[in-house]
Amino acid sequence: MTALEQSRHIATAIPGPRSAALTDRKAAAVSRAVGNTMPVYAARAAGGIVEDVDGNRFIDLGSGIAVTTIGNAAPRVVEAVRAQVADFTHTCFMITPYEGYVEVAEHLNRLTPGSGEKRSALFNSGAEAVENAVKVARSYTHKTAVVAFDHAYHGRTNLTMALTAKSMPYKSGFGPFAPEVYRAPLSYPYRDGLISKELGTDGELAAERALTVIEKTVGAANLAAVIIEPVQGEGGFVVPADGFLPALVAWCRDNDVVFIADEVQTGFARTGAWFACEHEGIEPDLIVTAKGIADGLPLSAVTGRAEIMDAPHVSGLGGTYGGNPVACAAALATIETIELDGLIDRARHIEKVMKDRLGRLQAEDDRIGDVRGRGAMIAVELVRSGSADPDPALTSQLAAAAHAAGVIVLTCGTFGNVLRFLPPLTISDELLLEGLDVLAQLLADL
Ligand code: PLZ
Repeated sequence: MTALEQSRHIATAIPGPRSAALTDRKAAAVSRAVGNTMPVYAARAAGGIVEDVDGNRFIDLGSGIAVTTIGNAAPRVVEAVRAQVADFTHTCFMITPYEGYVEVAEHLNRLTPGSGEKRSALFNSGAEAVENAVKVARSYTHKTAVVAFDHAYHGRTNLTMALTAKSMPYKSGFGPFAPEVYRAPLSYPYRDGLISKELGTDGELAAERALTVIEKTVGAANLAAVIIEPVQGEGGFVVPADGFLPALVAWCRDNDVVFIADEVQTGFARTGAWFACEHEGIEPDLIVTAKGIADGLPLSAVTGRAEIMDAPHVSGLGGTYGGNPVACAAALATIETIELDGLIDRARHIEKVMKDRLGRLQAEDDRIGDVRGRGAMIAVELVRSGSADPDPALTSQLAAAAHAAGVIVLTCGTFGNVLRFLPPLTISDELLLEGLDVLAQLLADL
């Protein structure tokens, strides 16, 4: 097969006839509850491009929600997966184990922040790994309560729905939710700054606000774990003020509470470090990974301090497919690719390119209330001109216009007013800038 041309190209109306036909088949065959962001069906993807079944080529600023960080169908991954599939596809690690699983665990223990002895366990999805992190924390502390934060997203299973903040579309009508989950206020510099300038910039003050709620409404004696995304993903790419996360970690250490970092979206080089916690200088007790770990094959993990990870009884953790050998082979090739191709530096470079371009746009257009994020995880918060009122209508119009013009962008945020950019690290500067220029032009037209 020829290499996928790295250029934006609109060959048909969007959607084209083949995608439109598939959309009709989907409506008749797939539950409507499973929605789609884009109106087109994928045929191939590589580098910074997704090509659809009608031959349209889109600039990929989404990476399948921060999954294909090293580029779609990355060559080393394709090769490793082919070789592993030919050897064996599954034996179940709980029955006849295999080396790939152990090797992925060794790498995770080496790469995650924290120098002490660590252990890992592998699962399939981000939500499944979050659930297991909570199980481990409860087993270790012999306590039950879990605190999550405003705007948090941790998944769609029952426990993780309870941890997730936003009702629509994730939770509405799907309760009752798991008990013993409590919510604390986040550090959200842009919006906190509207209440008080100090609260917007002082992470320790924001932590004090959160810890007061935790102490008064839950109590450390009942609290097994605090779970947080070091940069919030679905909640709006919120980067907490400096000092917020370190203060939470310090409080957890003093109170026998397990600090869980959910790095499902931020992990694996995405933010210009292996893990976003490194930017904050914190060492979580447990760290949850998924998405970018295996370039699109379903794999997730919990990694953490050995005495915590070894707390549950033998055979207390597991699952039929957890750490599937094909997914493990993909993860090993992904890690190798990040290291050999210098992709962490590439993420930092992409941050500079995006913040530069979006910063200039913000200076010209006061509907861009905030530009924020780390590495190749950058967002703009869209507001009504002359105010900080969220503008979800403008956000969805801009996203739809971008899709029609051949640029894949995603939205997020509790108020639906955040446009987020998660390009693969293998995208060229030219394509990245072209994507942002298209958006700038569309925004000016709206
Ligand atoms: N934790 C921080 O970002 C998944 C979800 C999209 P799964 N985010 C994308 C959607 O609408 O379902 C996510 C995350 C963080 C956990 C998860 C859950 O990971 O692999 O989707 O279960």
